[in-house]
Amino acid sequence: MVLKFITSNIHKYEEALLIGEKYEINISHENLEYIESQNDSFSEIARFSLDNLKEKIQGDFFIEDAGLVIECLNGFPGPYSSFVYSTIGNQGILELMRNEKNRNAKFISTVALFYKNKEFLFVGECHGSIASEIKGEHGFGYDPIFIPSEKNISFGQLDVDEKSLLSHRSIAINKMIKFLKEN
Ligand code: ITT
Repeated sequence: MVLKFITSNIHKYEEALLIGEKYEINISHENLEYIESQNDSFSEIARFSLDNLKEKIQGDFFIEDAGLVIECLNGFPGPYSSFVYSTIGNQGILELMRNEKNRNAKFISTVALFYKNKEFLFVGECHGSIASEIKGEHGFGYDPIFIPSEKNISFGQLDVDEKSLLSHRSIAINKMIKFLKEN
């Protein structure tokens, strides 16, 4: 089975490809920028994007929207993760959290699938904490400041296979694959 992943982020595609390979699902890449609505809800954003894309894409496809949710910042940057990353970035987040003891955070991934002319959503969460400094050369985005609970090093210090064993994205994509195998 071939499934298209619509994303402008090659790292996200590489992670998805690895997961698909395990289940003999061939995930192909369509590098397409699409409009993301500004909304407080990850699932609303994903649904809006899917609605826009389904007229343009042939066959079955999925998109994925992810964000970082920081407890002591009341969920910031959440659905605004992209904008925050491109403005204040990792250094800015660390500044906001200077002297903060509660460093709990999580990544949320929402996969929106268009399959057999219907829409389906799958959510994955990865819990962890915000590091006190930027560390690691791997991954992308907030990876160098996010330490997953299962480890004491950042996502940026894990290679793509190791990240994919526990990431929010792999949890959501695994749920989608399970659904596809059953349907
Ligand atoms: P799309 O084309 O798929 O939308 P994107 O890079 O815009 O690609 P998102 O909107 O899902 O992806 O990501 C929002 C922000 O969160 C963005 O700045 C990413 O770098 C960051 N992000 C998403 N997933 C991440 C992950 O697994 N690790 C680190 N940062 C992540």
